[in-house]
Amino acid sequence: MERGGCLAASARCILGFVCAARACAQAARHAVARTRRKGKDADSLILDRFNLKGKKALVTGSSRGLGAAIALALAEAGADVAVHGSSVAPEAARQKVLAAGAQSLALAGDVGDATVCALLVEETVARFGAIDILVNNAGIIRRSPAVEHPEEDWKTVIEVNLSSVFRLTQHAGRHMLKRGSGKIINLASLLTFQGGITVPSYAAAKGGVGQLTKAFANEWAAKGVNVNAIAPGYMETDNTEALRKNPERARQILERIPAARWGRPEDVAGAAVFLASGASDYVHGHILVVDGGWMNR
Ligand code: GCO
Repeated sequence: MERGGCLAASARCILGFVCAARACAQAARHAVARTRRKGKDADSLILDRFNLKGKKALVTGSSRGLGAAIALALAEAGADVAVHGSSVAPEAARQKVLAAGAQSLALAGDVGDATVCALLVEETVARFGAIDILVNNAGIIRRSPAVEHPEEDWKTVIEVNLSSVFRLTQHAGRHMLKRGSGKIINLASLLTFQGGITVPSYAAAKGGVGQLTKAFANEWAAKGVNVNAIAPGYMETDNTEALRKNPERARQILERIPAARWGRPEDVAGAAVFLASGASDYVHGHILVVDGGWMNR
């Protein structure tokens, strides 16, 4: 009894010592953090590593949907953002970026055209003085059974969803490699891993986006340029409108999502800021799935 009491007392004592030591270490960490906050090396504080202040970004296909949410998120994190639309410069998206306190510029052009890809990067660099972040988000989808999928749709989807990623990454990468830093984020898809139904050109293009992400990452990782991808799940965007209007497909899809809801554009914002920031400096060629758990089932 006495012995037990003694053991309990010494356990309490050890525990007390451990707690005191922990409290002491924590206080020391906070003191260091406070000093750093005042000093120049503030970027070693973890939230500062997500800060995009002073960074210059281009987000393709950002007039609405995922691209618009990503553009706004980057601006909220401090980056100046060039927004882009395929036919019209997206003024509303530009206004949202401005309202977040960042600089913005609105560009237009079909990324299926190789010249446009070069111009988008050059215009961003000319107006902002640099390009630190490229988000390859622009994309289209064409639906029809594989057996009758038109040649024209195949070509257009491959050009817009895959060749544009290759070209824009090359152009932006040339600037980034010169400076030894940069972040490229490609929008992949669940169809980077799966075949989908009646969207063969889209599935092929998105499969290719996954491979391009790794191919570029392998060559550029040691040169300070990160190339990664986000694979969004089933999101409430134009891309999935036809699926959401089809009650049977909509039900089947929802049944497989562990989070029990479709994704919303803002669901990818955190992943985009992470991959655009210093917090992901050691992340290369990764495809970050943001899908409410779909791939786990
Ligand atoms: C489909 C969908 C997909 C999704 C998305 C999944 O037909 O299966 O449209 O392509 O939109 O890309 O990540």
